[in-house]
Amino acid sequence: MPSFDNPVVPGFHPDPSVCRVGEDYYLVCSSFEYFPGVPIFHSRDLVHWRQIGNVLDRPSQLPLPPRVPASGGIYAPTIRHHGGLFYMITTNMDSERNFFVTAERPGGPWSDPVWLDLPGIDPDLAWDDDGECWCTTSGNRTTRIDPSSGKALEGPIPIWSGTGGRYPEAPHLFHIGEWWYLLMSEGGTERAHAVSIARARSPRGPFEPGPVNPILTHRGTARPIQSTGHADMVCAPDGTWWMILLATRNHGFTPEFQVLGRETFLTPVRWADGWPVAGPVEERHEAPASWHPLPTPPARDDFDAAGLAPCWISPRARPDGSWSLTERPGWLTLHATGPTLDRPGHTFVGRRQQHHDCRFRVRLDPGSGRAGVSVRLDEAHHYDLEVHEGVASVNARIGPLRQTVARRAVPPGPVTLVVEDRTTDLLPPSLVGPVDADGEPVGVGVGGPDTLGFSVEVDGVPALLAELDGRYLSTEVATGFTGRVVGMYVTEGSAAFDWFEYEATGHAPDGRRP
Ligand code: 6LW
Repeated sequence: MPSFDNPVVPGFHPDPSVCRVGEDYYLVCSSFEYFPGVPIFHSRDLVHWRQIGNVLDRPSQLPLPPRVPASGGIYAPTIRHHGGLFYMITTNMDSERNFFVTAERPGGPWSDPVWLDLPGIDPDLAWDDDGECWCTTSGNRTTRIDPSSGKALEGPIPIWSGTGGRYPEAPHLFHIGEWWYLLMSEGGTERAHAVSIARARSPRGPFEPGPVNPILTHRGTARPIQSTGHADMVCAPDGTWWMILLATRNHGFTPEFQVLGRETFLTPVRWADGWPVAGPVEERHEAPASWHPLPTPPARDDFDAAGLAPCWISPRARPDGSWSLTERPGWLTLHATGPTLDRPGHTFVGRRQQHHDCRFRVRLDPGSGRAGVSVRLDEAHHYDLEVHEGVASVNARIGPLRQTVARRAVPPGPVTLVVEDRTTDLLPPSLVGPVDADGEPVGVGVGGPDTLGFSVEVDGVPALLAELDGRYLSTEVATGFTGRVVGMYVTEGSAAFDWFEYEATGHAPDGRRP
């Protein structure tokens, strides 16, 4: 039997939800302040996933005004298929309201939102044999709703709030045989995350907890995969059950740091006396029966297509007029909509970093603009490699601190910018820390999670401008629910990007996922 490597969807793809329609699986994740929102993936084997779009790809579906903070916006989604329609339900934290959209085809178009007046977050949908639709939200209250208007018909009915862990959330109801199973998470989305189970004869309850809870947690273990939780389940055509969940891969010295954010993992579910159990989540598992590998996506996007690929995201909005693929055919032209990356309302088009060891190369024609490539966690935590008026500079923004750490003259015209991320032979952990008499940084501690190198290519040869400690672009430092996004930006005038290249560079031991 083939085996597969976890995570199955690397990079910041948290709060995954999955459903199966025939031989096809569809998966969605939360997306917070990013537009377009709620990426949707397709697979034929739960292991190889291709992004087929974003469920929320127009402002009428996804209002994210500048006031929306980083890690605000769209929280956990659920995807389900019923009566020939796909449903995606989630929460927009800007209005703190739950809503669902529907589509006949998973690639869209998806409808405009149907808003619900239900408390809580992490909404789930399930249908009973009478075709009644039940919407369950965090804190575990379920409500019978009209799935066309969203109107509440019965409830909210408090069902089961877990074993006492904090933040009982991410509920999913499953009607399996004569039972209704409630799968949920508790403990919070960090190191104490856990998955628990209860069941009842009816969605109204009463729910009895499983004989063993939690059914999955990695808390307190030395496992390389941590924070396992926020799970959904799906039954494969061969009757085997699988759990899709979020987890993290942390690097560095204590408290360890996650830089890629919460990723999507897969693990088999076993049934014991009518109860599902799962885990531990391994870096490598035996694969499901069906095996449908996908071609490796090209490393380079040449921006030759009519539209931007679904992997390209922007903070809060990507106003028409701020980007173009036709002004300079074969190039992505960006126009500044704000003077700085330090505040919402700027032009940034990026993609999620999906490997710890990787390289980004970008071909930029800055023209008379101020533009570059940035590694971003949020407006207060980003490292930028910028070109303006013949000078390339590396700028670091860490909380209240902003510093230009290197400059170098570059020839006029197009220039290739390179960002290399590595998890080996790391820099001593100081950027603005103490330096010795010769101005050398004093290594006051031991390694962060990684080191980011910023270079410009001169005659095809990378010339290193600066290397920076990656811990300052981690969730543990910046806080929040997202992960690193690396992107092209312009903060003055206009600039054009010929291509963007992304490659994984390192290999964890014995070929596992870097
Ligand atoms: C998600 C909820 C959670 O909706 O965080 O911590 C929210 N747990 O389940 C954002 O990921």
